[in-house]
Amino acid sequence: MKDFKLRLLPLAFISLTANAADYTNQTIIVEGSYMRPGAFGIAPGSLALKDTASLLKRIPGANVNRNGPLTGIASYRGQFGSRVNSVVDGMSWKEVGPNSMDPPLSHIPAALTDNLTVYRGIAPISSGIETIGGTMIAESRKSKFMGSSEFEFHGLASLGYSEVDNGLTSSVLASYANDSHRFHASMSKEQGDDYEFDGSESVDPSQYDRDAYTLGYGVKFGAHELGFNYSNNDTGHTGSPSLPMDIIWVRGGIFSADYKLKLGNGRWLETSYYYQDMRHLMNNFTLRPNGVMASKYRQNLTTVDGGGISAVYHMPLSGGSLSLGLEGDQSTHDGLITDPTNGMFYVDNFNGSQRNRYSTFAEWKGDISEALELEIGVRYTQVEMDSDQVDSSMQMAPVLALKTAFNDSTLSQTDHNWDFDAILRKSLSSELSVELGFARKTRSASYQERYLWIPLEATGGLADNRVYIGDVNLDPEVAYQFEAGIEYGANGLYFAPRAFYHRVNDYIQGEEITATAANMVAGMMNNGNTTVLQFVNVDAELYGVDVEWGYELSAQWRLDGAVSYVRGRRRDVAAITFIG
Ligand SMILES: [Cu+2]
Repeated sequence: MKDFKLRLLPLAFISLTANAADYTNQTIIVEGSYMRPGAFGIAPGSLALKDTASLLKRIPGANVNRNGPLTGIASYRGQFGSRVNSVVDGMSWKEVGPNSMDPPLSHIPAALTDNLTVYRGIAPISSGIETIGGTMIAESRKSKFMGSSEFEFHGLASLGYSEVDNGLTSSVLASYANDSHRFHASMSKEQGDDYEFDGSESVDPSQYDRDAYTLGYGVKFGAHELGFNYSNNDTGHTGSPSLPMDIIWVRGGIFSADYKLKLGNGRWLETSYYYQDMRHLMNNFTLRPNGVMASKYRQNLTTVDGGGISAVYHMPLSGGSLSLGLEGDQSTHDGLITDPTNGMFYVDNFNGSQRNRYSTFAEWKGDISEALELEIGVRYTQVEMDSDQVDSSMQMAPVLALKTAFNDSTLSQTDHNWDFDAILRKSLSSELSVELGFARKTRSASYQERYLWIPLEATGGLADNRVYIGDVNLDPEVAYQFEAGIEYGANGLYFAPRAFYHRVNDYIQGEEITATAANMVAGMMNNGNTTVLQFVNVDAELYGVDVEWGYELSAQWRLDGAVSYVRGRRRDVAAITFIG
């Protein structure tokens, strides 16, 4: 039983109170103080949900694409994967799987998720480095400072069982804190078999197995606040039936530290640092029910080393607040494909593929006249990418041709990307407000889109059963985004429709190529099927509407609904093509 309360406050803040009326009885209140209007916050109310990403289904315009039980890829208005900026505990975690087997929002079990925020419409410039497809922010449960010097102990335990897969999920969080020190530790375990429907066969392989733990400490003295966190993930045999391989294991940890300094007169500085080191093995034979031909056994050992820093200064300016930020992150991706039955066989999937981002932004938000708010931001990002030379034991002429062409190309590439946004919000009355927004948002190619040199299905989780190759010379995507929204709320009814139009130049999409060395390689590897798609820049547009509404029937009962519609098409070809 859920009880949602939603009111339109005088300044058009949507305030959403989610009382998860289960035995944990937690109440999470998301308000204008920490969210801008139009953002949608949600807290887990049901323990049957596996991870943070599963909460997305309740958010207008948002959804989750699952390639496996622990592989939930966030999508927003038809955009997904690296186009949607997913922030977990202030960090832009990198995936170790080149097919997004470990997307950022799938890391935290639902019971250990404190809240998930999705910005409806244009994501603020300050919300991340590349926000072309929106921003989603997840916070895990942690210790919080208490009101007095007396230490308090808090605990949370949850246990969930799902019959379809005989699954058991359990988690424990303990915190010990006073007004200047806070400690926490959490552990979770999720395990399940292949899921089954009555009267049908099980979906094979859809088993899962994951253990995770987190340790954290925070301290506050005077104007200073310091926090440390370490989280470790140990995923075992887990299926991803829509991908060519399954997870054998994912292991590794993320360490983060943050520091906040209050400078008085409404000024403060926030800095953060994180480092991650993840390893992953996947293969196409251990969990697959029908096995593969003896010569087709493949395993892929992949790693990511990543880290980032951020410093953001906030100060009052001209009746509003100004944020100035300096941010950057780096990641290096490797993947080595081998054959356990043939020690001679290998293919570099990715060899030292680097993607480094250095970014600076300024954002101002405030009232420019009575009941008229402006949010305006600008960001510059330099994306530096590079790859080491690749190799393979395969000596066939077309493989050698692809290898030589790749190694001789300009692997080191730098993009200079400018983002900008301006959003106006006008309160017409205490019940009705309107919003108009315009933005320019950019995204550079992912390392897969740039450095996939041999036709494989390593595409960031597209799961379309096709093989792709990349292009080192891809230009960044540039989107011009237009947004219009209305929020109405009175007498227990609220209604918030939004419409958007995104005109994307150099949208990166796979396009079929023919009669190349890549087609010959694909034919040899895929039993004569020579179909290959190459990532290319095309021109596209995406448009649609999403509507959020609700009606309070009584103090205990309410109806809520969301309708989302998005359509995408290419502008540079005559035929209408879906690009979602
Ligand atoms: Cu994988």
